[in-house]
Amino acid sequence: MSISEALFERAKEVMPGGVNSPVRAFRSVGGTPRFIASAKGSRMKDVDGNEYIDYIGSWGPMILGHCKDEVETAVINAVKNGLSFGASTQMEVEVAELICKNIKHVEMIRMVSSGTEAVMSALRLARGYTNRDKIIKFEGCYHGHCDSMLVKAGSGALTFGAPDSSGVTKGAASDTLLASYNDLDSVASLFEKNRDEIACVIVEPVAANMGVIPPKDGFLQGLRELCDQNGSLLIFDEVITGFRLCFGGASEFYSVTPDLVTYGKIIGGGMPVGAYGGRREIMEKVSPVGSVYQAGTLSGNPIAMAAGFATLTYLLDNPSVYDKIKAMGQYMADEIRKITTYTVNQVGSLLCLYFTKEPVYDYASAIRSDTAKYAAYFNHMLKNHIYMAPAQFEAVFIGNEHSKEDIDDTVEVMQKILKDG
Ligand code: KE4
Repeated sequence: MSISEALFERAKEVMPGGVNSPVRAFRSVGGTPRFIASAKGSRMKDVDGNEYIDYIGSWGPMILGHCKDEVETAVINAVKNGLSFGASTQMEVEVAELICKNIKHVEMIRMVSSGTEAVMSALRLARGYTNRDKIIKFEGCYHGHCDSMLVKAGSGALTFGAPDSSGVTKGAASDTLLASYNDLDSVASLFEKNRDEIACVIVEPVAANMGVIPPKDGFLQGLRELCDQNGSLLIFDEVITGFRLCFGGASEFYSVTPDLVTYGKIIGGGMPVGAYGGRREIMEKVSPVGSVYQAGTLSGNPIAMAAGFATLTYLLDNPSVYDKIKAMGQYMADEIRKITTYTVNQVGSLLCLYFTKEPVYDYASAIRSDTAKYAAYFNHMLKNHIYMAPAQFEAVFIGNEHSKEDIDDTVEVMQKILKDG
C-alpha cells in the first residue's frame, strides 16, 4: 500500500470522502488521490516521492509557480509579527489600494476568505442595493457553494452529475434564474418575464468550471447592455480570471465593465483570500457604512494579505508574465490540436481538452464530453507523472514556471493515449 493510499484510508474515516473539497477525491476519475508533500515551480511531489508536472496550480492561485521566492519571503516575514489580530493592519490597506489604483472599476473593495464568501457577499449587496430579489446565473457556471448558486452549478457540482445540491431549500433556489452561457436571448427573455425584479446577472466572464468556454463576441457587452436597460447590476465572477488573463482580468481583457467583481485564488497567492469590489456608491452600502451586513473573523488576515500583496506586486512589476503564460497556453493548445481531433478550448493560460469532437460553447455542449474517456486519459497522464484536473469540467492552469519542455513532455505523453482519438 502506498503512503497516499494509507493516508486516504485514514482520511475517509474522519473527513467526508476523505477530502476537504469534493473534486480532490478523484471520484469521477477513480483511483487514489495523491497526497502532496511539497511543490516548487511547476512541480509537485507526493508523499510517496512521485514528482508531477502540476497543471492544477491549486486551481488557479499559483500563477507564479509554487514557492515563489518573493511570496515565500513575504509570508515568512509576516508570520514573525503574528498570525491574526481581529483588528486592521497596514497590509490590508496596501492590498486594497494596489487593486483600486490599478483596476478602475474597483473604487472600493472588501476582503473575505474565499471565492464563495466573495460571491455570497456580492449577491447580497446587489440585492440590497437594488431592493430586488432575483438573480440570473448561467447553467454550468460555478460561483462557489452558497445556496443560491448551487443551481445547475459547474465544477464539482457538474462533475458529480448533481447539478442541484441537496440541502438547498426551494426558497433559497427560487430566486435564482437560469440562462444559457453565450445565449443573450435566454437572458433577455428572463428579463422580459421578471421585469424590474432582477437584482443582478452573475457570470464567469470566461466559463472555467465546465472546462474552459470563452465568451462569444458581443456576449459580455450584451449582458452589460441588458443590465443597463433593466436597472440590474452586472457581476463578473473573476475568481479564476482575475489577475490571470491580465492584471485587470476579463474586464480589461474584453473591455467590458461590470458593476461588481469577485476575486479569489490569485489575490491570495495561495493563502485563503477572496474579495468583492466595485463602484463606491454601491460598496458604501456595505456595513458598517451601509445596511448590507457582511463580516469575517479572518478577513484581511495579515499573512494572507502578505502573500497576496507579494503576488500582485510581482505581477504588476513583471507584466511579461502575462505574455509568457498566454503564449504557453496557445502553444499547448496548438500542440494538442496537432495530435487529436477532440475539442480544445483555450483562453490565455486556461485551457481544456474535451472528449468530444463537437464545438463546446455552453453547458449542453460541454456535457457531451465522454467523461469515461477523460478518466482514462487522466489516469494515463498521472501514471506518467503529469497531474491534470481529476475531472473533465475543470481547467488546465498554466503558470509562469511552466516551460516549453514541460509542455512538450506533456503532449508527448498525451499522444500515447490520444492517438486513436
Ligand atoms: P472558493 O470558495 O473555492 O475559494 O471559490 C469558489 C469559486 C467561485 N467562483 C469561481 C469562478 C470559481 O472557480 C470558484 C472555485 N473554483 C473551484 C475550481 N473549479 C475550486 C476548486 C474546489 O472546489 O476544490
